[in-house]
Amino acid sequence: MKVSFVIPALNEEGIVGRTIKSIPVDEIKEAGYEVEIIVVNNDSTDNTEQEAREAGATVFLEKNRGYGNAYQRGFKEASGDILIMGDADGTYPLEQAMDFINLIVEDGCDFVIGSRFDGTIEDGAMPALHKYIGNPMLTKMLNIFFHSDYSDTHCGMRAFTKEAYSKMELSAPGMEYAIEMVIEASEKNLNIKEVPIYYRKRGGGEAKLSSFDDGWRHVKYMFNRKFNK
Ligand SMILES: Nc1nc2c(ncn2[C@@H]2O[C@H](COP(=O)(O)OP(=O)(O)O)[C@@H](O)[C@H]2O)c(=O)[nH]1
Ligand SMILES: [Mg+2]
Repeated sequence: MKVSFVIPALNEEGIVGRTIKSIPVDEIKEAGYEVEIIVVNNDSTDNTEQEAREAGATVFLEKNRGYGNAYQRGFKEASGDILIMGDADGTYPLEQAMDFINLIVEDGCDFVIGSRFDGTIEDGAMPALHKYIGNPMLTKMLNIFFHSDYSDTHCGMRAFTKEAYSKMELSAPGMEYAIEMVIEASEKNLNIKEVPIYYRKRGGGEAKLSSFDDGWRHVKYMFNRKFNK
């Protein structure tokens, strides 16, 4: 069985290499899996591409900017039976990957998502606005609208089977991809589990998220999807 890590990167020089190096490749191989690491360079203007290559990733260039575009490209290129996703910014504990893999292989889950709120959020890793207002409100709204039970719908560390991925119909080009995926996972009745994770401060670079614009885009996406289908 093969595990593919897919990591989107837009100008993550200085941290993308360390993020890749934090993947516990030896541990996963010892558990009997093949490992593939794919970085989707989202037309970065810095040294992201070379840094990712030097750290051992296979790098694809996706010229269409956007979180969703980058992931869709990465999953198209991935050949693993299990797909694991996470940011290139050092915030997600990729070293916890075996917890995700075990839930899929041993417990029969289709879709595993990290939870920062059930886990630990390092001081300064999440602005108070996101921690106490934005994320909890968006998560609550999504759960009510789409009859789901997530504790952290915007957590970017997730793992799922290739079959689960093909069941989810995903097309959002931007950040909405994150919630499109959790809505699809729930609507397609996938067997979903959450894993408490440790969420760290960015290891460098700049967050591409803009609190109000992106928050609003997510609200609009949910309203559209719920009422304009
Ligand atoms: N926001 C954004 N992130 C991108 C894009 N392309 C690739 N990414 C990567 O997607 C991940 C998530 O972005 P990030 O700024 O960390 O968002 P946040 O974790 O929600 O603050 C990072 O690894 C980015 O480098 C893009 O066009 N927009
Ligand atoms: Mg991030």
